[in-house]
Amino acid sequence: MADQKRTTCPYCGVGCGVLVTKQEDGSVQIKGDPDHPANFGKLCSKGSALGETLGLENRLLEPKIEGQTVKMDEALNVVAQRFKETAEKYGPDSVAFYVSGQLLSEDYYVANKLIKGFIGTANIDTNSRLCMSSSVVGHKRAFGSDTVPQTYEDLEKADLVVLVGSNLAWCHPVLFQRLKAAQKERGTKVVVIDPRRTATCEIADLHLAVKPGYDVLLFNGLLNYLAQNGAQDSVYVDNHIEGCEQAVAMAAEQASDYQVLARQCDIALADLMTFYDWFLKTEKTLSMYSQGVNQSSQGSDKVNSILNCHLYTGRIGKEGCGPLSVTGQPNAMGGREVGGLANMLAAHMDFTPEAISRVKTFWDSPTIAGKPGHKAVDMFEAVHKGEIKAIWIMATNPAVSLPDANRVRKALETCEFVVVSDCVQNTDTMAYANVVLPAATWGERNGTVTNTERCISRQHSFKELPGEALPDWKIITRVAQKMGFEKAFSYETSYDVFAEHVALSAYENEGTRDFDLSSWQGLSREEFDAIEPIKWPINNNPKDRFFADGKFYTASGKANMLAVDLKAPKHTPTAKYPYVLNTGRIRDQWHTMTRSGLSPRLSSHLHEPYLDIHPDTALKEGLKKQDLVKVESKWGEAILRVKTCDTVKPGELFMPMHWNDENSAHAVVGRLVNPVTDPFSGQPESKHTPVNVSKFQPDWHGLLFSREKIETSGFVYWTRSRSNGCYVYDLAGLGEPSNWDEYASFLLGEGELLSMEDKKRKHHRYAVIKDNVPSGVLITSENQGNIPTRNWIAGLFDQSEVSMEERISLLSAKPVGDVAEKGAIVCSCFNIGLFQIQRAIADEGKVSVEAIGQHLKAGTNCGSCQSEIKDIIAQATTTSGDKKQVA
Ligand SMILES: Nc1nc2c(c(=O)[nH]1)N[C@H]1C(S)=C(S)[C@@H](COP(=O)(O)OP(=O)(O)OC[C@H]3O[C@@H](n4cnc5c(=O)[nH]c(N)nc54)[C@H](O)[C@@H]3O)O[C@H]1N2
Ligand SMILES: Nc1nc2c(c(=O)[nH]1)N[C@H]1C(S)=C(S)[C@@H](COP(=O)(O)OP(=O)(O)OC[C@H]3O[C@@H](n4cnc5c(=O)[nH]c(N)nc54)[C@H](O)[C@@H]3O)O[C@H]1N2
Ligand code: SF4
Ligand SMILES: [Mo]
Repeated sequence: MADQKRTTCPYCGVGCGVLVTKQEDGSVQIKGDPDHPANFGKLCSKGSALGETLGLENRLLEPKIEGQTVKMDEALNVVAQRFKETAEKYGPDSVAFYVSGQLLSEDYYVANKLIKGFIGTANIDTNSRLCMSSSVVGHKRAFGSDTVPQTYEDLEKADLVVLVGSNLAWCHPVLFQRLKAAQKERGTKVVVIDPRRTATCEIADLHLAVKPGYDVLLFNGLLNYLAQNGAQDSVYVDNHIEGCEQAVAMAAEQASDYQVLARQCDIALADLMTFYDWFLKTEKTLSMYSQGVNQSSQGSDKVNSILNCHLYTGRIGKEGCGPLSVTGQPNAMGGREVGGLANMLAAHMDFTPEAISRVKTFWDSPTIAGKPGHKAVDMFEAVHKGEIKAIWIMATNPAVSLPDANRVRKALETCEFVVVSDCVQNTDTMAYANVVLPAATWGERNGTVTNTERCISRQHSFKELPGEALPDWKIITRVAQKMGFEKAFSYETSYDVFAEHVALSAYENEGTRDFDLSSWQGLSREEFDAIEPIKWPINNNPKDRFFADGKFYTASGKANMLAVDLKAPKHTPTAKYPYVLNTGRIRDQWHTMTRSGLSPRLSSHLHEPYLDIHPDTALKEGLKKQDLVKVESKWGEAILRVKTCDTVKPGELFMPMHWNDENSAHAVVGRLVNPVTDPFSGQPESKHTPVNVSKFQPDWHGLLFSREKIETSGFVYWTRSRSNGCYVYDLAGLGEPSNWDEYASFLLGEGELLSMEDKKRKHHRYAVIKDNVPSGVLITSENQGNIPTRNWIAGLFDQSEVSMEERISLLSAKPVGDVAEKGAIVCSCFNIGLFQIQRAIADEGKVSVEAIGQHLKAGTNCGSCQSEIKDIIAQATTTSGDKKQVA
């Protein structure tokens, strides 16, 4: 019987159950867990490719101090000593932890306890600040607690699903599949509110391409419409809501002329009224929202403007009916539960005098933070000012993901002591570390995570810890012990931490706090290992949903509706920076690509950093598809490939967030993004930065394939992606090398060098053959249009030998015979490319997603690519005009 483990996917907040089976050759087979209530056996492209990311390539295996490998104990001594000394000398607020929604709850718990209860500062914040903090504020202002009232089952029970600022198809693909199936089954109406026409719009009955930042106005208009049409649930409002009159009055004042409102929101009046009407008439309405709502200078108000409409109609906490904030990271929820945010204490308790003394007593700690600490952006500002002198960064890459990343990098450069715990060797952030600590990662860690619907699942390890790597909770525990806190940090396994976390949730709770795991008190280690996925609260009053009963966690026990007023983004387009830059995710990469970037499959979907730009804007700026473009904001710049498409409006641009200095020359999103934050949540405005664009004209373009990573300092533009058997580099240079042959030899390394030059057309082509296979290929041209497609060349690196004809093909840059190029991979499960799908449409007449599926299998496994296939069919079957591309 094969060795099988149940665990949970380490990527998004859907929190899918995964079955891992060890194969005889040492590899593992990954499958969806049919019994997990999040995914019932399904996985998306990223989850399915987890097996490809488990190798030791690029793993950090040993600790380092100032770049020198040391023993773990020595590294931990230095960390403990420096944090202790700094706190003693300059006060506790001179140190900070910056942590992550990708830690397990147990890791998070220990970090929070050490810094708040023993070092005595609340300077611990998490990348969830950039992700969920506006939702936390919205929830707390409305409900008195950070409670997600709904469950995934509501996707199947709703008659109307409103997706606000969520590209569910790419970012929460398994939930998207559930919604799509429900739509097929019961005809659920779907409304997408997003400035871009994303892949999610595949299933939209209505797409409202709202003006970026204008959601509050849109939802105030809805509240006004509901009020005008008698949709108030008077019993619920009278008994359980405060602030209703003021909220409705504000909505009426601001949003009563729908014609004006539609114009302000840049939406057709008829579409706006259709949405309002559907919402009015559909009791079972589920509003799901994500980063288009949260990542805004008005993120908290956006959240409350949505919650207002649900509270007003009493549509909350019922089957198929309520607001659902979709979380990003696998354990962003767990972080909120333990107190990973600087403004929350622990176990959903705030910094009230009673809670402070309760937690201090529970921890039996010598000190405790008495007030909230710095939120992420401010934290790095305090580092910049020299107020924070020692910072420990765990499981996040702020040099890429924080706004105004150039300033963040400066802050880290000047900081006296920077510790980074990560599982990989090179991240942009690590370049600034004095000490790096090797952390365990998925497959090696044990503990719990909480997903979007409050469901706690186990992550189980199925691999040995490599090198000196240790789980994060253990690293923190050992540092705490070395700081002199042995008694309070005597944990031997993550079970010990979990048991304490459970006990704190129950401590003096008696129903006063939503987060309560009291029924798990006394759970044995074996029972902990056997925990089945389950939604909290886990007490003697279990419930699937919250608030239908009108009981809230505010002092009065009533919910608050908030009068919220539209505030346009602080930085709006100017003559110098005329366009709005929106940023976000692509289907097959995870954040800064440290793990998903290892998978050739995932890298082949979109292999190069790019800018989505409307054809009209491109024309105005003299840009064409495939050009390189320089994008500049007041804060920084990037050089990206142009993708013209009508999924963004004229004047609006989109750039993915994933690339960084490790895999490209100038594509760090954070360098461009403005550091404005929401005044209540501190969440950055990552989706709205004024920028300008200009064509970037290099002297030559190139494509390079190599089995080893190459030296990239000579290129003005480069980006690297993974393929089977080689790395693929897109390149561009300023100035020709004085000797191309020598340059090619330097880049491609030793072996038999084949070459071809066309002086007139400025083509250079080189192939290095070693042991009968290519070990490097370089193709350059003055013109990007002459650069060949990549997959057939990469394919030769995966062969055991190449023929004479194939060698020659490398020099002619044309495949042998009719080796049909696949094109960019659309279906990563079955490795089916764009050109293959286009041929199936043109030559075989396959003009539906189903027909393509039958013919090529594309889209028949995880389904993540079905919306793209639909779009490719639409493009192929429309005769002219600018081609569409799915965003
Ligand atoms: N493939 C993949 N999936 C992921 C991740 C990943 O890295 N890769 N990361 C995970 C994480 S941590 C997160 S937080 C989630 C994020 O999941 P999502 O929030 O769904 O993803 P984003 O692409 O960040 O942004 C969502 C949408 O907000 C829109 N938007 C921008 N401005 C506005 C506005 O003013 N109003 C409205 N209504 N919409 C606007 C953008 O156009 C974008 O399509 O994804 C999770 N899942
Ligand atoms: N412009 C722009 N910026 C954004 C966003 C956006 O939409 N636009 N989105 C924001 C959001 S929502 C998020 S969540 C952030 C994400 O941004 P980050 O958190 O910076 O991105 P990740 O690449 O997920 O970083 C996680 C790091 O942890 C490491 N790691 C993985 N597993 C472990 C482990 O078990 N232990 C340790 N110690 N390390 C581990 C990984 O190798 C990686 O280096 O980006 C934010 N920044
Ligand atoms: S939807 Fe995909 S990335 Fe998210 S948890 Fe499930 S398998 Fe993982
Ligand atoms: Mo996130």
